[in-house]
Amino acid sequence: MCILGKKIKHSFLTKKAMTFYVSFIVCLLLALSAYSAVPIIKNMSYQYIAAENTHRTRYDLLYFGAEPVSVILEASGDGGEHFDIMPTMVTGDFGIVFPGTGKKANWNIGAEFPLLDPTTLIMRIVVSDSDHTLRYITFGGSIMVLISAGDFVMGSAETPDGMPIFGDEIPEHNIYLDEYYVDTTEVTNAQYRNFTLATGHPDPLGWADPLYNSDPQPVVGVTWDDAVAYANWAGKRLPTEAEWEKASRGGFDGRDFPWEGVLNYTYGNFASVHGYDIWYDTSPVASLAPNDYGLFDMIGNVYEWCADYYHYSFYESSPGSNPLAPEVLDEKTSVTKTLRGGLAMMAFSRAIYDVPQDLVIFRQQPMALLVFDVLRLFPNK
Ligand SMILES: [Ca+2]
Ligand SMILES: [Ca+2]
Repeated sequence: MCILGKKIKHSFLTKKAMTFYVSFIVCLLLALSAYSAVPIIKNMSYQYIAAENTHRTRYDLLYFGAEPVSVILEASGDGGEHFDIMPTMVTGDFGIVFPGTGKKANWNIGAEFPLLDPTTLIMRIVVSDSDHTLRYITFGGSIMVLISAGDFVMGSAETPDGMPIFGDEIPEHNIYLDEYYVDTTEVTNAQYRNFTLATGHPDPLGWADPLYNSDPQPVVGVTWDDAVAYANWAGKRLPTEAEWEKASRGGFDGRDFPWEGVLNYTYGNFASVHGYDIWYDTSPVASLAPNDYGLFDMIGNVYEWCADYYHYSFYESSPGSNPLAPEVLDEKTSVTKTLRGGLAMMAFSRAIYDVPQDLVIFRQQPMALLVFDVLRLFPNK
């Protein structure tokens, strides 16, 4: 991740400083090109400072669009069920905010809501431009974003031009989902290590492989049972397949990808190396552009476990509201869960896997070959 460097007077530039400066410019240009104009919150935290009777929120704001970005706060006094407390006596980076790191919003809670217990509040950051309004919380060691309740169109009406036929993706069907939060990134090795150290849970396959085990890369070699164990520990749960697909679509029905058009290497790490995708194996999470819900790597990098059992024909018989595929359907019994979202590293024929498995509608039944997978978590509401 690039950060803004200090201003350096040209006449005092050392070779090292020049190298840093050039690297910074290259990095900035890459970031400007690779990121979509979606306002992104990272490194969110908050704390009540009793001595000042002030609630401090800290965050980084990433935005590469040209419009002003609005940042406001919402607070919940009932454990996150309702965010109906609207702070206004806030100083610092509040209101119209320019992108950057180390943002500070200080809420004079003592003066505005003297009867509230400030130590039990859960904070939410609402960031908006003219096209997006995203609500962020920090929970269970990660940043999560709210997906509002409502309908979306799941599955596909027909196989996209030139693609193989995947009958398990049809038909298109309308699905209603309650609201939910989703991690903005895949679970990293650093996050998963906190879990194994705290619980003694066995290390995942490939834990010692230097191709995959740096802190910011997604954890791989995680079984579905491992994923559930991690989720329980973090106070979250796996997404249902419908929740995963709605999140991945980023608010757009009927597309083959979370964005418009064809495979786009500014959004994901796919099987080949192409453009901004410079990795044959996994990239650090959130290295490329997010979708319009602010979610990174929904397509590509590593597969993501869903809560559902995999059934080839589930889309034909799915309930219309908050579906979850059961263990047994009429036509056959499935013993595996569902993976979604494609995979950067296939051990064979990388190029041909750049498209079919990276479609937003592609469903994957795990096989023995597929040991690279990850989890993306939702609060256990
Ligand atoms: Ca790649
Ligand atoms: Ca992924």
